Amino acid sequence: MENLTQAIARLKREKNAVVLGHYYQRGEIQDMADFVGDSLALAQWAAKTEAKIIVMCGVHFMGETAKILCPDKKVLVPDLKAGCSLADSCPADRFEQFIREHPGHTVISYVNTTAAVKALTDVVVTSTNARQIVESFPKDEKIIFGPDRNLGRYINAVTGRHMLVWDGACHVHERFSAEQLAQLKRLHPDAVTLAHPECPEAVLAQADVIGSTAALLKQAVAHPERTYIVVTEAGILHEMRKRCPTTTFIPAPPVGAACGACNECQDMRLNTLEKLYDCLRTESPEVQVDPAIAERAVRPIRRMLEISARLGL
Ligand code: CIZ
Repeated sequence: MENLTQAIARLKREKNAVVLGHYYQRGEIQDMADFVGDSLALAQWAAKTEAKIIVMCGVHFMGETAKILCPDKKVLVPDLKAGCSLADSCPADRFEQFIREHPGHTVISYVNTTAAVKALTDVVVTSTNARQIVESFPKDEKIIFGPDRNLGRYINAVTGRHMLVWDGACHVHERFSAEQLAQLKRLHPDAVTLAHPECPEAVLAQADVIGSTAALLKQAVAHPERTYIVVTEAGILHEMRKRCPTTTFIPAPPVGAACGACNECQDMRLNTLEKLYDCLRTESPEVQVDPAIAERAVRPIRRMLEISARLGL
């Protein structure tokens, strides 16, 4: 009798479907994915796949990005309710008003945005390429950056720019506490602290390495002999432990939780193996993007992919 993972593998084959999984997904979902990566890698993969169906195991904006890049394909997300607090912190009508109040600015938006916000944007970035894309503009370029205030502040600091930054944040990364991290570092004085740039400034100030999930993973793979404190959504630990089975990874806990607790995004966890199976079986729920919005949103996404390819990212 076929078990769940065998049934998923069979449906993928029968339906010519590719399953893309984000590093923040449940481990068992990552294990069923044909490709696991960050938003940049998932968008790059979606843009080139020849599969008929893309199942995006991630949150809604990731499915939208794939649909915008592949309007003729069926794009599914196992649970369409999987949203993103950061994308929600930047409603398109308010962002449009902000842009109108600051004319003459180039608009750079983080990938964690709705299609409607991307449609207002000149170039999209992810945490893997944000610094390089900002630096690809002249030093005196007037830039609006949205929606993550922590990433925007960090990019301003490392590039010496003065971008106007939208006041949004990811509630998962905002839950890391500088005090608890300091305590954890005292318990593990030899550990290297890896932090995501969506973390608050006081947390980033204590990090040894700041980068996207892909960059933090690369650091661990390059130096598996070290011990790491990991300050980002805990799903990344699955791939880190797979790639570095003898390395000690210590997740930083969310504020108020005991040492050893993981900081997890509940939206990312809405996708389960059962829902992945159902979604392949029924070919639903499908991501839809208004074609008029998609037509405008595709340009800044393609621009990101072109600049990233040129930079070898
Ligand atoms: O870019 C992404 O996929 C996100 C949301 C985080 C990261 O650094 O991978």
